[in-house]
Amino acid sequence: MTEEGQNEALRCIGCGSIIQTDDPQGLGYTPNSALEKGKETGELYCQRCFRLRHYNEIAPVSLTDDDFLRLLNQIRDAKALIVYVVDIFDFNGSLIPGLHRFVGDNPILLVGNKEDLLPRSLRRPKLQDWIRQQANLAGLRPIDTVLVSAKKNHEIDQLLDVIEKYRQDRDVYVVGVTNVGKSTLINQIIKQKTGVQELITTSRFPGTTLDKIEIPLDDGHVLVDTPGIIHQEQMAHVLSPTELKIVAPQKEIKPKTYQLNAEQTLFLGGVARFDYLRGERKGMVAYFDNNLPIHRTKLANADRFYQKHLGTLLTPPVMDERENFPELERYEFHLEKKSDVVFEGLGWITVPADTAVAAWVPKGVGALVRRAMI
Ligand SMILES: Nc1nc2c(ncn2[C@@H]2O[C@H](COP(=O)(O)OP(=O)(O)OP(=O)(O)O)[C@@H](O)[C@H]2O)c(=O)[nH]1
Ligand SMILES: [Mg+2]
Repeated sequence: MTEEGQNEALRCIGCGSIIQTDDPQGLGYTPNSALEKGKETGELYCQRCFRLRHYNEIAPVSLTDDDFLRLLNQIRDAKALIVYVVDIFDFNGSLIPGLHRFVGDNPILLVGNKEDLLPRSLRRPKLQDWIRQQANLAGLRPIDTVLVSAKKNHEIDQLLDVIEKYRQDRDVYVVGVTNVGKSTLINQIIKQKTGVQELITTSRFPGTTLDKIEIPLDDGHVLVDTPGIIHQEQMAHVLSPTELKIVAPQKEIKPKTYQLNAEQTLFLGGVARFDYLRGERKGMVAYFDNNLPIHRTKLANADRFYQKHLGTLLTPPVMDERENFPELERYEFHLEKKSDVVFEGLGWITVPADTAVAAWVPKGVGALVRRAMI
């Protein structure tokens, strides 16, 4: 367990936090009755995990930066294989600045998760190449790249083989930005090895896992789940849990093609906006959650349209949250090649060459262009 004399401390098996019975607002709070019962059954969950698991309710506790830094330093000093999980639907939002700094000399295995969200028609080897290329652009030199779906149990066997190949007498640390599916992946591994289902708490909210969770491997080493790194540009941080439910895709994305003329606008719910500024009439392909309402207007009317319909026709945000929703900021791009215009955490629009467009996203969320994935 941890080095700081916490060997005896009881931990929640759902989120890793140290169990305490005094402070109902604090991390790891567990009522005495639940503590006794948990000790008996050997399945001890804190109150926050209990609520998440049974009612899908999130309690807003979070790690302090100090706790988090301590954990990162442990990873740097460990002799470990780093399994770095990214959400391939939100690749840019999954990048951890300075990853190399805190993993030290440990090798990195890159895992592209949520493969099930991308269209079946996209050939997987091509997708794998794309991920490798994007990783290199971000300065990453992974020893290998594997595409999986933790949720659908796609290619988990293959991943386990690859982990065994590179692990060589080491612990395995699963790291990544919050919400990319680290705990879901580990649950899938536990299920395969022991048959136990859903051991670790997972949720669609960021910040689910709160401390490291160690799962013993056959040879005395451990597989470690870690809390996600908060990437402030993630869309998840400007949306409420209800709104997040509307924009976070759960199923295979069905791309939608729009034939656009210059000076037309697409609203992506009320959370983002795409203006086609200059270029010929062309097809643009939108990759967003199938339930996100998309509306087309004339560019000239777009501002008025937004004011009038935000929270009603254009949701999320929902009407109640409309007042608190950050303003949209505009980024202009001139594209010489076919590219993806990315609205971080929401999706992207594939735009043909020789066009000028603007992407609008809530203040604080990233918008960027990248080589087209598809
Ligand atoms: N479609 C899809 N969703 C997934 C997959 N893996 C995880 N998810 C979903 O992603 C959300 C986050 O999953 P978690 O496993 O809690 O993510 P995490 O990385 O452990 O998050 P933190 O503990 O906050 O760092 C949940 O809603 C999962 O159901 C996947 O392969 N495909
Ligand atoms: Mg987790």
